[in-house]
Amino acid sequence: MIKERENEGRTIVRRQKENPECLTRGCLEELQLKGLKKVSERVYHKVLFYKEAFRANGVKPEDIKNLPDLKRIPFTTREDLRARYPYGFLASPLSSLVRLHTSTGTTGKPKAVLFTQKDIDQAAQLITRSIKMTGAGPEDVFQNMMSYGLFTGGLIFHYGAERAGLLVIPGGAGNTERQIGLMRDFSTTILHLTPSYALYLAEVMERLGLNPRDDFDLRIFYLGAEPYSEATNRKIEEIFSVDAYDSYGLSEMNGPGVAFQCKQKEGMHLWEDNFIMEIIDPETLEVLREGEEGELVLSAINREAMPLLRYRTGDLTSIYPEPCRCGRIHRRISRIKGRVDDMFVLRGVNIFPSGVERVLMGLPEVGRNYQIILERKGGLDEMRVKVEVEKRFFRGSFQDLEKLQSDIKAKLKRELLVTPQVELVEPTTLPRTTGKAKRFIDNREI
Ligand code: DLL
Repeated sequence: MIKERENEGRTIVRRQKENPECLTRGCLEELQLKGLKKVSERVYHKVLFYKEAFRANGVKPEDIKNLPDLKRIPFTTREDLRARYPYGFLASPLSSLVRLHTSTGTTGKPKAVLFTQKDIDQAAQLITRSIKMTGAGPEDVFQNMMSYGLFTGGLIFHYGAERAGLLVIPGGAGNTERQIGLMRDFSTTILHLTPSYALYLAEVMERLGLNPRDDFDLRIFYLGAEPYSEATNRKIEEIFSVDAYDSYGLSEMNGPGVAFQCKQKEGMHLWEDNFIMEIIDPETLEVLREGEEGELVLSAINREAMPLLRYRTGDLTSIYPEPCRCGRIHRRISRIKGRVDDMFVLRGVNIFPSGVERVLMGLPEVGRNYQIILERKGGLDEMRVKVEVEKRFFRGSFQDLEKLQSDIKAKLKRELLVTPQVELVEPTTLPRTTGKAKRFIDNREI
């Protein structure tokens, strides 16, 4: 019996090495449990935060006997990370560290994320796997237009793309005209960038007299690092005539390569051999069922330097209950709806900026950018939506412009249940970004 189990264990490990994506569900869960036990043991002994948190919940690592026992471990939050900046969550000796990344964020202390060589290799391997899943390979020329430096979108993705055998052009974010030149000279076939930068890139190409569809060899886009709607995805695919894949990740879990779309493009496969996922109700903290929308919580079972358990990502999504047609057993999450703290309340109605985007980007007359501004007028909160619309509306009759304005207002009201002020503006007049967009401005406190 023992021998049988040992053999089975060896088979699991061998199969994981051979093809980590396509194990059976049972194997995958066994792997997860093994990883969870190991990592619980490590953090309990090496990270004071976890020792205290486990003790406060009356749990010891040896109490984790099956996957549902994960629920006995307390959550880790962004505030916990920030409060123990910079080294408070370290589970490996300083001498074993090879890299620091930080999360993007404009306020307060950043969240520092540390990597050992094994962590870097693991992160790169997940990117390689994701890239291969989209059908890309050594014939491709890959231009990485994410910022290099502390942001993970540059370096982490870069390493994975090299491992997949792609020719990598480390363009970084910005210097757009020069990058367009590189794309033409080296026949770039794949771009990695934020959706808002993709829309800006098209504008620059057009300003230079180039057609994004016909004057380039682009065939695949990897889009991520910020929430965007299906409508924006479609718009980008159409402007460039490419296949665009949604890529999700966060610095605290390596950066990109946590979840990625396959060719079916229905949700993103979350790499469950590295991360255990749960969806919780952000208010009650109760674990929700597959299909129910809530906050994504991740436990990293393969990270060495800083493995976080039950980390509240703040991102809203749901798990697809049915298996993917592609045959992969890693379950899928739906497009990220936004962050829990992005939601605002306007006259008693809960609103996500993604709802506004979904409406706007689904309208053919609407251009490539918009802004949501919240203001307080005479004690009442108001939402103003500034929308770039096609140039022809500013050249035609005033009635056309007025009609478009009231159409947009009505559609937004139907989706959001509140009536916003709508201001139509000419193309390219709102601020552009080469990284994560800031389209939501809350002026209510001022
Ligand atoms: O944005 C890592 C990344 C780089 C992901 C490149 C994808 C591509 P952070 O700066 O720590 O890391 O920001 C993480 O960005 O919690 C989400 O709120 C948001 N986010 C990331 N990917 C997506 C996506 C990187 N595909 C935060 N859709 C996350 C929606 C996303 N939001």
